[in-house]
Amino acid sequence: MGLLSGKKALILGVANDRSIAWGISKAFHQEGAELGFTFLGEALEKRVRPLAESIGSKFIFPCDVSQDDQINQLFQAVAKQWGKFDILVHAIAFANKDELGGFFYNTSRPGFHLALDISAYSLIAVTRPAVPLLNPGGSIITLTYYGSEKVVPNYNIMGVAKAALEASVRYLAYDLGPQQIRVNAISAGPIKTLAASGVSGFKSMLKASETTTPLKRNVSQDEVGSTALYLASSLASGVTGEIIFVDAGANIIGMQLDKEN
Ligand code: NAD
Ligand code: 0WE
Repeated sequence: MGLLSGKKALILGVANDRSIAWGISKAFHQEGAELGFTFLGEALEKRVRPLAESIGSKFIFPCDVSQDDQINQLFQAVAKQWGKFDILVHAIAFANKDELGGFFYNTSRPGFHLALDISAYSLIAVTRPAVPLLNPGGSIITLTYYGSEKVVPNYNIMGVAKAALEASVRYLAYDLGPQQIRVNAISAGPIKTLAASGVSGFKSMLKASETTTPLKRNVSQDEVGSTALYLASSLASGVTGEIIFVDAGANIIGMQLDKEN
């Protein structure tokens, strides 16, 4: 018996086999969950469909989370295919590339709106239609980053969006607690994914983590996956509204010294 045997999980945010959402999907599949996937646009359907089929998934549906009609159609399809389900994974973020560099005070009004819409509001927008379909004991999981709490150069508007996302996790956890639905976020350390590959200086961030984190290394998609597995399972039945770090300990460091002494 797997930890998620008989459970159904809907995964938003697989772009390719390097996506954090794919690391989570593999962990869920190994423990017996039945999975459904969404993709953004035809270009990504070509990547997501073979991955989904490789783990026996028959539910693959388009969803641009900036479009309310697409969200509605998605959950109509979920209701038809599954009826009820158990786990919702939100692993989606986007900001215009030109907002992820330079002075934060140059953030444009449309750039602010786009980043907050795709990266924060979308969690609320998908939770609303999911609620009537989620079984008691259900779990909603999103992905965040430390740039929500402390300044990470160039993360800029995404830091503000992640702060809004993390606050949303707490308010959603409060709303859904009485129905025994839990809402949590995983704050992951830097991982080389499609979203990260568009970021200048990302390689030097990965390199820095190898010397500055307590574990002296970076984290993997699979390590985020196993923490998501815990949050999705009854092992975490008493845990809601939390931000759990999977960052090799990076967030606990208050000062860096040249040499260990
Ligand atoms: P990724 O590029 O593999 O995943 C991002 C996903 O967002 C893609 O699947 C993309 O299609 C989707 N997306 C973007 N706009 C969308 C829209 N309008 N509608 C629907 N989907 C949309 O990259 P990833 O690093 O796996 O990112 C997943 C999550 O993890 C994001 O929330 C990201 O902020 C977070 N995160 C990433 C890192 C990292 O270093 N890679 C660290 C901490 C947190
Ligand atoms: O949340 C993220 C990625 C967010 C992201 C990345 C891109 C790149 C390409 C959102 N939108 C876009 N839009 C694009 O056009 N991370 C936690 C990874 C990340 O991104 C950074 C980081 C880290 C870490 C950007 C600047 C500084 C650090």
